[in-house]
Amino acid sequence: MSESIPGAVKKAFGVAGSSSKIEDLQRNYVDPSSVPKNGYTLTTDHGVPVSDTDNWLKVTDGTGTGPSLLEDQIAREKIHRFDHERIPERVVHARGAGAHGYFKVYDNSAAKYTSAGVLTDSSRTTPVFVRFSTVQGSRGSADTVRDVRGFAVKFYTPEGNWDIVGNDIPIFFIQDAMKFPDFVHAVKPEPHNEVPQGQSAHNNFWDFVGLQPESAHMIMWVMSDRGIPRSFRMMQGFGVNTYTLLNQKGERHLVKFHWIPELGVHSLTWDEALKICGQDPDFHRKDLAEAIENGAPAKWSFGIQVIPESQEHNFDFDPLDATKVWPEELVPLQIIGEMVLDRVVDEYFPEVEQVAFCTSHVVPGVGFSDDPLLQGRNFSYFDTQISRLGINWEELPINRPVCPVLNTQRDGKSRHKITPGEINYWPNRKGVFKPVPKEAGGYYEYPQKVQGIKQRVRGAKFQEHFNQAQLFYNSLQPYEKLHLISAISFELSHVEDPIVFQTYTKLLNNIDFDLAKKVATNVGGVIPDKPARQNLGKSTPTLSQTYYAPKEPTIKSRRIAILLADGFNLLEVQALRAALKSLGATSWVIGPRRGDVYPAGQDVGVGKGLFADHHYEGQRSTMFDAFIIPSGAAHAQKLAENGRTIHWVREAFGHCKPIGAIGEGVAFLRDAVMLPGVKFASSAHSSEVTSSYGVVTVGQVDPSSIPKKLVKIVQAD
Ligand code: HDD
Repeated sequence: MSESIPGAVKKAFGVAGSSSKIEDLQRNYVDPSSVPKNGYTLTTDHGVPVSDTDNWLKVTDGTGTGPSLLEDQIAREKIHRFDHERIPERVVHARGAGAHGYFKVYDNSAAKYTSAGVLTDSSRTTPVFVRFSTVQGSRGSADTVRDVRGFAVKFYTPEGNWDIVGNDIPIFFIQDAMKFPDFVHAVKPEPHNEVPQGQSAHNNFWDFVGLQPESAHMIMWVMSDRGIPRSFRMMQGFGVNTYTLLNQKGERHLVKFHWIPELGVHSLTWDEALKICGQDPDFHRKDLAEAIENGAPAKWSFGIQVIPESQEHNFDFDPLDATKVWPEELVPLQIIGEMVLDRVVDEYFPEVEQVAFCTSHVVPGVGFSDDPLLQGRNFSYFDTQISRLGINWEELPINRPVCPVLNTQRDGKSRHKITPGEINYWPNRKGVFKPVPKEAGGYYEYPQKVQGIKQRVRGAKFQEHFNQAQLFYNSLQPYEKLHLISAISFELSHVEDPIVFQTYTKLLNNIDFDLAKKVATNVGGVIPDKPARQNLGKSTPTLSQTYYAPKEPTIKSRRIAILLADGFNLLEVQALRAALKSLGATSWVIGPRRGDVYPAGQDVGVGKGLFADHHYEGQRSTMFDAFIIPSGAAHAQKLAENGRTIHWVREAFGHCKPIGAIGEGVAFLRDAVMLPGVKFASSAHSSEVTSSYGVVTVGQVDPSSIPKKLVKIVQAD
């Protein structure tokens, strides 16, 4: 490949993040740098060279103006293509971002449960494509809204594609798929005015969930910090539904799938989330790409929870009820593999927009259960792909398997494949398209005995809705509880109909008395005088996101800002940046202007300063995980005279961000910013002060030690 090849194409043909799927996709890449053999650089869709792509054919009298002619087939083609650029957006999960990567299992420990090679063969590296999404908002909505996040994984295995179409929350709003259209209508913008966008804070949603107590557990999760993740890379993922695994002996186990992020589970504060919606609506999308491109691939470990079929009825909840977790002290999580996302997409539409998942797409060794939500999903996804992409959607490059697809299914709109031969049926005289016996790896259904009465009903244990909502609430740290109370209060404050917020505040009293009282007081709801149900006091540590902090604290891939004005200490900043880099963080210089900022003792002049990535107004503190103010008398003085920089620090402090400062930087914090509750030693060059708010100020120390101090605090957020 020559150096002149643009980055995107080089990436496509290069080795980084390569896999059998990437090689497969390359068959469809257009390389804009390769001059076609005929020498043409601009053509119509039928390959005819175009001499003018700017001016519609007109009748003029020599002045250049006059009526445009419909006969201009080149202009018409351009407009036709443009008019049809949009396809229907996904009815839910419309806004998303995706990346390529791979999946590996550590050993064959899952072989006792499943015959699936992807879960048992540790010599395999299975290519994957993952799409993360929000649920409620449309394709153009903001990333950091409060919502569930989709976590859909497509494994391209030699036995065909397997999709785990999951979320960042282990349970769901409803138990039976037949309620899905009602749920989605209730949460989506209201029909009369198409309000609100990208949030559930409205009458219809809370009306529905208030009358539908099976949603109570899920409401606890979405209103917790899980609803506003810091990054897609810092979320857990869950298959949510109960699937089954089938082993070589023909034994079946119920299974739940889990993804656990290497970096821990972290959230934004609500105030940050609100601000980022306006400051950078693409925050999560950009975060994923930025980390991968900066050499910090996103990584999750993969775990399974397994219940032998014979023990299905041994629990006080029904393992087929998608509104319940399987507490890990009852059903331990077995970590068996990992997934890494190490390659960004090259073109959004053909990859992220056209990728299409189906819960019904499983590989031999994986099957379904009678989970009534899953059963309905197995119908719905294929159906929606037909309306979104057409019946031949599985031929699209991102969706096609890396193994051969051989069958008698033919024709339909936009068929790409040409299958030679006269046979398109089975059985046939030539023996082609012969079914594969199960002993040879053909997919087969577990011979499940089914008998009963046809009825529209739910299982007895499906009727209990509050125990696990309470378990979740009890398992949160005190500050997580406060966040949850604030979140429900925010949402119910946006509910205008008193019937709705009164109903919901009453419902909360079934979960916890204190929770119900606080929310009801905030929103003018029904303040209970006694609990509707006793709080059983049960908790489990794995439900709090604090449980997932990595063993070794890390600031890998975190965004650290260095706040500067002219007259800063250059050597110090260089040492800081080197130290941050060595810890895998990215550092960003924020100065009075985008361009050179001049260190102390340096004449002003082009190329003589340190280049600032943004000016103070360009990126707010909300865009960073931590920041540092170096020393330098003139620089600290200028920062102290600027309202925006003072606001920067106060805002970051309010969001509990780690703040590092050195020398006069400490004086700026102490004298100009005046952080409440932080006590500084009397000298400007004070020794270290760490407050519970997460501020670390440092006096006369080696600047390269600051990033290590920040690590601990960033970790805890
Ligand atoms: Fe769904 C999309 C996750 C219940 C019907 N769903 C969709 C996506 C995710 C989920 C991550 C986006 C996939 C992508 O990135 O393209 N859905 C879930 C989870 C559920 C769930 C974890 C509960 C366990 N969904 C659910 C039910 C139904 C659907 C019960 C219908 C009966 N979901 C759809 C859909 C979507 C979809 C309408 C819209 C776009 C698409 O499928 O491809 O068919």
